[in-house]
Order: sequence, then C-alpha cells, then structure tokens
Amino acid sequence: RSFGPASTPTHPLATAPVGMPSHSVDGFVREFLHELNTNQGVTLSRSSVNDQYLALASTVKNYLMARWLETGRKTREAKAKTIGYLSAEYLLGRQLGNALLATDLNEVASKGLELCGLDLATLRAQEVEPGLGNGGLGRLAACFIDSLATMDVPCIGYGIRYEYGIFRQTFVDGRQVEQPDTWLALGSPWEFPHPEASVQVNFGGHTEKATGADGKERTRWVPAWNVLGVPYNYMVPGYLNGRVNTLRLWSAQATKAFDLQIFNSGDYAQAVRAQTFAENISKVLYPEDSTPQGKELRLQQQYFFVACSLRDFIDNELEEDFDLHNLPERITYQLNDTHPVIAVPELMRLLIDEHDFAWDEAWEVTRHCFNYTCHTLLPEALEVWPTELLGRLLPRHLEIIYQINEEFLDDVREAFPGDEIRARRMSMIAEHPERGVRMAYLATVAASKVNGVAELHSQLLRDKVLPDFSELWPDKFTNVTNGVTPRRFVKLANPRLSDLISDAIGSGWVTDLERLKELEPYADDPEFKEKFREVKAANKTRLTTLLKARDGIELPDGHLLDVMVKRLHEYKRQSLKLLHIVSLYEQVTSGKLSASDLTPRTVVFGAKAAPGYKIAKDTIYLINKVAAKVNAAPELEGRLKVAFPANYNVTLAEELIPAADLSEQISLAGMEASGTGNMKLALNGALTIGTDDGANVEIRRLVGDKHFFLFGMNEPQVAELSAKGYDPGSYYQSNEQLRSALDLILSGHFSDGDQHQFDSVVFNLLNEDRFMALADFQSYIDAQAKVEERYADQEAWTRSAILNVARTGYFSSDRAMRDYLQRIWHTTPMI
Ligand code: B1H
Repeated sequence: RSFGPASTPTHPLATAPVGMPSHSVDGFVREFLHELNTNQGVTLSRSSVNDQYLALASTVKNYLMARWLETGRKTREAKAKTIGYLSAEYLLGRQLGNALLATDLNEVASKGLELCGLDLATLRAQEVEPGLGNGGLGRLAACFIDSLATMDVPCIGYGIRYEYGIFRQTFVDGRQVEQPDTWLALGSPWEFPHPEASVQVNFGGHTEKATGADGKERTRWVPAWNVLGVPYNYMVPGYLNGRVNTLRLWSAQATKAFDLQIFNSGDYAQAVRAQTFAENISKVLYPEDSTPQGKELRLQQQYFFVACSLRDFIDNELEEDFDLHNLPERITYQLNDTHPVIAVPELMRLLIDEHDFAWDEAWEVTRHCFNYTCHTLLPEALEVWPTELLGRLLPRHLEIIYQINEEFLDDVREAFPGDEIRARRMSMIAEHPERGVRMAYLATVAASKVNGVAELHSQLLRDKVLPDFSELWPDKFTNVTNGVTPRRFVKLANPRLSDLISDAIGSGWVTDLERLKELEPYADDPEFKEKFREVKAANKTRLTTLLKARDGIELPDGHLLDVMVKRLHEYKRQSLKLLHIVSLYEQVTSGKLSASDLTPRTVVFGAKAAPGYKIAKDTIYLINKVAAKVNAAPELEGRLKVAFPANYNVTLAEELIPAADLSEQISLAGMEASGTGNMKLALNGALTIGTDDGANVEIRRLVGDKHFFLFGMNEPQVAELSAKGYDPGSYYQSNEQLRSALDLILSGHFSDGDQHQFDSVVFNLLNEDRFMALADFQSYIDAQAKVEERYADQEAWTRSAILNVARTGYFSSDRAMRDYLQRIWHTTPMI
C-alpha cells in the first residue's frame, strides 16, 4: 500500500472527521473570509472575483468534507457492495450551485456574501464547467452518480481527468471553429489530487511463458513502457442526505523509470518529450459523439483509466486480506458503452497473472463483476479495435481475449451443433475489413446483464444488433430507460417552476419525482395556469438577458420558443428543422404566405459538430447563413427569428431548457437510442414535436397523444421503406413546398450567390438522405401546423405543458437507478 497511517492511531479525532462549520450566516462569513485569507492569500478588499469564487468553493467543500470522510468510513465498515461506474466521459456541469443545493446553503451563502458586499450569482457565473464529455452519454453518467449519492447507494465513478474537455465552439463567419477548453486555467477548486496513491500502468512489450517451481506454466507480460495514473477525487454530494460519494478521475504522468532511462542516456530533450508523451494520454477528450475513431491514443486512454480503476478498488477499498474470489460481493462494474470494455481482460489478467487464479476461477469472478450498457444502434458507433493495434499495445490482453473467444465459441457450438456459420457470426474477432476485436461482443459475453437505454432501443438491440446473443441468452438482456436528475435540471435550473410546484404539492418531488402526478388537477386551475405562464415568461426574460450578454443575441418578446439542442449529427436531422425554417422564409418572401399568419416563433439551435465531420460542420454553416437571412428579412421582423448561440454546454442548457415552449426531437425512428434532452425539456414544461424514436415513445405514452406532436415514419415503416429502396428525389419531385425550399438553397440565396456552397448538405439530401429527412418533411410540416394551432389557444397550450410536467416524473434518474439496482446490480441503498 502506498499511503495511509503507519500505525494504528489512538487519538479519537484520527478516525472521526472533524466537525463542519456552523450553518449560520455568521459562521459562513467567518469560514468564507478565512478561506479567502488562507487559501487565496488575499483580503476581501484586495480580492478578485476569481479569488472570491475559489474561496466560496472551498467554504462549501468544508461543509461537505466531514460527510465525505464519514461516507467513506461507513461504506468500508459496512463492507457494502459498491457500484463501480466505468465511464470515459462525465459531463458534470458547474459544481458550485449543485453543492450549495445539496447542503442547503443557498440562503446562508447568499446572505453571507451580501454582508461582504458580494453577489452569489456573480460568483457562480465565474465557474468554468468541467466539460469532460461529448453529450448525452457523458451527461447520463453525471446524472447517475448524482442519483446514487442521493439514494444512499455506495458508488465510485471512475473516469479520465482530461486536461482539455470538449472543445469550446466559436463561429467565425458562421463556420464552427474549435478552441481548446482550458477549464483548469483559473484553478479547479473541486478536485483533490492524491499523487501518493498513483498507480502504474504498463503498455507494449511481449509475453513470455515460464514454468514455476510448482510445475505450473504461467504467462508473464513484459511491458515496454509505463505511465503513472494520478487520482483526482471529486465530491458527489447527495441531496440533503449527508452522503457524499466519490468521482475518481485519473491523470497521466510520466513515471520515474520512464524518464530516468532516457535521462541517463544523456538526451535531455528526448526525456522531456517522453514526459509529454506520457501526459498526452489524459490530455484531451476525443470530440466524436457516437462515431469513435480507431486511434491508438484513444485505446491508450481506455486502458489507462480502466487499469487504474481496477487496481484502485482492489488495493484501496478492500481489506488487505480480502479473498478476491468474493469480489462480486463487493463491486459491480457498470460498463458505460464499450469504451471501458478492456476492463474485462484486465481483470482476468490481474486475477490469473497477479493473483494466481486458474482460468475458470478467474472467469467465474469476472463474469459476475461486469454489466454492459449499450447506447447506440448505429453500426459505425460500435467499436472494433484492430488486433494489430491491440496486440502491440496490450499483448497479454489480446491473448486473453482470444481465449475468452475460443471458450465462448465452444459454448455456441454446443448450443447450436453444426451451425458453423453462426459461430463465425458471433466471433468477437471480425475478419473484415481488417482483423479486429468487436468490443460490444466481448462486453456482451462477459456481462451478467446487457441493457439498452429506452424500450425501443433495447428491443432493437436484441432484434437487430445482437440477435444471436439474445437467442443464446434471452435473460441476459434487459431495458433501463434513461433518466435525468431533477436536482440539476429542475430545482437548480428552474427555481421559479420549482417554487410553483412546491407551493402546490410540497417539496417531496425533488427526490420522488413521480409525485409530480399530484400536479394533474392544477392543469385545470386558472390561477395555477396563469402562474405557470408567468414562470415561463420570466424564464424567457432570464434567457434574453443571458443571450444578450453572452452572445449579443436579441430574443424578441412573446415568441414561441422552439428549441433544438443536441450534438450535430445527420441522424438527429437538424437539416429537417432547417428545411422547415427555409420553407417559411421562402413562402413569406415570395408572397405565398402572409407573415401575419405565422405564429411568432424563435428557433434556438445549440449544437457542436465533431471537428472532422464535414456534413455536420457544413450544416452548422448553413444554419448560420439561413439565420442571417431570416433575421434580416423585414417581412419576418417580429414573426420568425433564428438564434444559434455558440458553445452549447450544460451551463447554457440550464438556462435554455426552462425557457423552452417546444422541444424538437426529430431523429429518424430507430436511430436515437434514447435522448435525454427530450426528458429535461418535457419536465420543464415544453411540448415535444417528435418522431416515434428512443424515449420519445415512452414520453408520448405517458403524457398522452393529445399533448405530444407526433410525426414521421415509425421504425417498422423506416425498415420497410429502406427494404423497398428509398428514393429521396421522388419527394423533391412531388412536394412543391419541399422543392421550393431546397431550390432556394441551391440557388445560392444563402451563400452570396455561390450555388455550390452547400452541395455537401443538399446533394446528400437529394441523392442519399440516409436518414430520410425528405420522406418525413410533409408530416413534420403538418405537425408544426398543429403546434401553431395549439399555441394560439394559450389555455390549451398551458394545460398541455402542465400535464407534460405532471406526467414525466418517471424520467428521473432516481427511477433509472432503482431499475439498475433491482434488475442489474442486485444491491440496495445503505441504511
Ligand atoms: C450516445 C454515444 C457515444 N450513444 C461514442 N453513443 C462516443 C458513442 O466518444 N465516442 O466515441 C461518445 C458517445 N453517445 C448517446 O447516449 C445516445 O446517442 C443518446 O440517444 C442517449 O440518450 C445517450 C445516453 O444513453
């Protein structure tokens, strides 16, 4: 063990945490000023806003510290089963507001700061969010660890402390330009580095067979190089329950041996380069959402954090004499997609090579330790690592994978004698286009349970992606529909709505979201409805102020706020939304439609494109170009506006979602695994216009058809059209409104006369349109007409909005965690 007290401490304060500061305004002020002086080294009168923010963060941490230490002690003492959430991404969002909420310190802090002449909101705005994720998958991990802490379930979140998170998006002449995300530059008060607990991670080299004194043959991995993983701990506070779990993110550093070797060779410059090489592993988050690039550095990242995390739990969380045969009693690892799946051969290696387990014993433990969540159906999103690369970087792991595969295929052959084609189909090793390891297959074989993230997705996962596996092991597959945390996305983001709800039904909904049901009668209460509208209006005003200051964007008053916020991807069909806007513009400017017949509407986009994804980036450019024309057209003044604030992130989401009226969830059916923005928007009283896809299916079922604007083909219809041959050109030919919109783009109207500027987007729609935007166009336009009709009747709209809030309590991540606990993890909350 590399740390911890050398002898048994006798002083009573050595094992019990020292107390926490008093929950009074005076106590808070004293603590805050103390932190300002001792941590920042400044007096209040000489302090910068950043000093003040950092001191405030330290103050709040002090309130959480005793609980954090106590949580760790109690969990170890109880020998409770821990959830080891393995995720390459955590899209946390700002920490301060959530920590204040979890400790009930908002009022105390706000009053205390006021006494110091400071404003809490200003200090909160100083925080740079840790953007250590791409989108839904990373944000889901953050919601899950919030819920587990709030539900008193022991959990350690394991991941990577990227020095640069998701890039900062800027627009230059309408085009996306990426800037590095320097989230650590002004100090990062929420992390606790523990260099003394660093873990060595090996790479490369070869394996050797050797026969020991006992006559047993063992394999030895002789690695070629190694790096250090330094853990950084983050508090994960439960909501008002005194539990504080841990998120442990690993940062890569050069080991001594690493540079000594080279230093001794006298090449100083080379030694420094070596250091850089090691540190590169946790340098930057890959900005691909849903289409992983098979880069060597990415595999290094994956193995790096997984190796650190497995070693960490065994060495530091278990008793010294713990029998690893019982490991599944103490931890269950959840694999957040395939990104951490290399943990499977790593645990096998640890048990066999380092703890002398026999193969079968090791496999027995391993297959009881892992569960796997799949987040996609897109074939290009399923990770396949070339065996050449895997074997070069992790030779021992490749051997282990081959053996797992062999034994698995023996089982397949036993279950389906003579069906060699099936066995080949199910092999973890793909032969084309090159030899590679199908990580989803490895995960499925090793996991006790495999789940999709919404009902439709789980069904398609069984039927289309892993049919052979679900035939072999029907009970292995299950569904857990995603959820979102009501703490951050309602209570914190939407305090006005939260107060309105609590005034009506009490505050229990924050940890028991199904109680929002009790709001249903209020959907017919004129006074409540009026207040509900006032909340929406006030949230729009708040957003207007923010966007003016943040982006120089002016939001008009009294518009229907139509929101499409998510990563830019063809399957999500931002282009379909765009065609709707272009069509409105085309009809009004050509005199086919009177602007006075339009429902005043502002469309807000938020979307980052992967830097190498050309069509996605061109779509962003096109949105900005269309926005410029629409916003400058005098005919549309006060009627239609397009706003595209750059750098959509969790912080902006918290401002935007509470102001939204209409939620755009318009992916091609069968493509969006779940979506979680759809849940956040419905919970904040936006109505959904959406396809029968992902969790939309369940949202619609719960809120009711009348309160959801459904359009487009469903998944079987998509499959049917696809099978009979999809011809996007036929829709262009036969639909005059669609043709006029596309023709306007083709004419160069949005590109200063350049008729080819948007070829990549428009030609793609006309000739390929893999995600069938043109096929769903008319249905989408018709559904938008229904939106306008409902919006014209404000009483009816408000009623629908309230019912959306009242009926979507199911989408709490607390419920999702309960489902995982019952169906997958088989453990219960502590106490
Ligand atoms: C989701 C990803 C994803 N699915 C690869 N897959 C990545 C894949 O870095 N990579 O290579 C990153 C992310 N992300 C999303 O997960 C789904 O598209 C959403 O529908 C879903 O709501 C979300 C959470 O389950």
